[in-house]
Amino acid sequence: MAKKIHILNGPNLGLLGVREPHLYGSATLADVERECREIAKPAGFEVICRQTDAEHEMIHFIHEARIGAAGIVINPAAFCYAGYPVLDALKMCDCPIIEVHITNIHRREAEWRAKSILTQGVTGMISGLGIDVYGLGVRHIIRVRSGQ
Ligand code: CA2
Repeated sequence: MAKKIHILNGPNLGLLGVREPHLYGSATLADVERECREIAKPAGFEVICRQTDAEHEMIHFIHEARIGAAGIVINPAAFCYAGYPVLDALKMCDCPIIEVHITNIHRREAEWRAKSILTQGVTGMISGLGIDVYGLGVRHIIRVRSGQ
């Protein structure tokens, strides 16, 4: 059975490619999913891509991933600013967790965007490289999970 990498997206990211393309680009979540699958498949990994606007649903997604996932790539969107239940759920996982942000959250117009409360529950964070952040997270998980 293929090892699974869960790609989890938080609130409003369902509108990726539709709203604010000057900030977030024109690629959609379907494009992100396709790119990640193209990276994962030849390495023998399966990609499960999900998005939710609801915090409790994000927590369910993390609980599902906790059982047997090779790794998690999560763009928590604004859950990273006040989502303490999301932090608790991430801390329950033993697999590598890569937090990603499409924009450079340290370089945004508002100071509050710079501080993610989730960083202490994740393995590492990638921010500011557009949608490449997802594929980079997937590549890292493949590398550590394939013992390369
Ligand atoms: O840069 C990122 O990936 C963010 O996580 C996106 C979040 C934002 O709250 C973070 O500060 C940084 C969500 C932005 C609003 O949602 C949109 C989604 C797609 C297109 C436009 C807005």
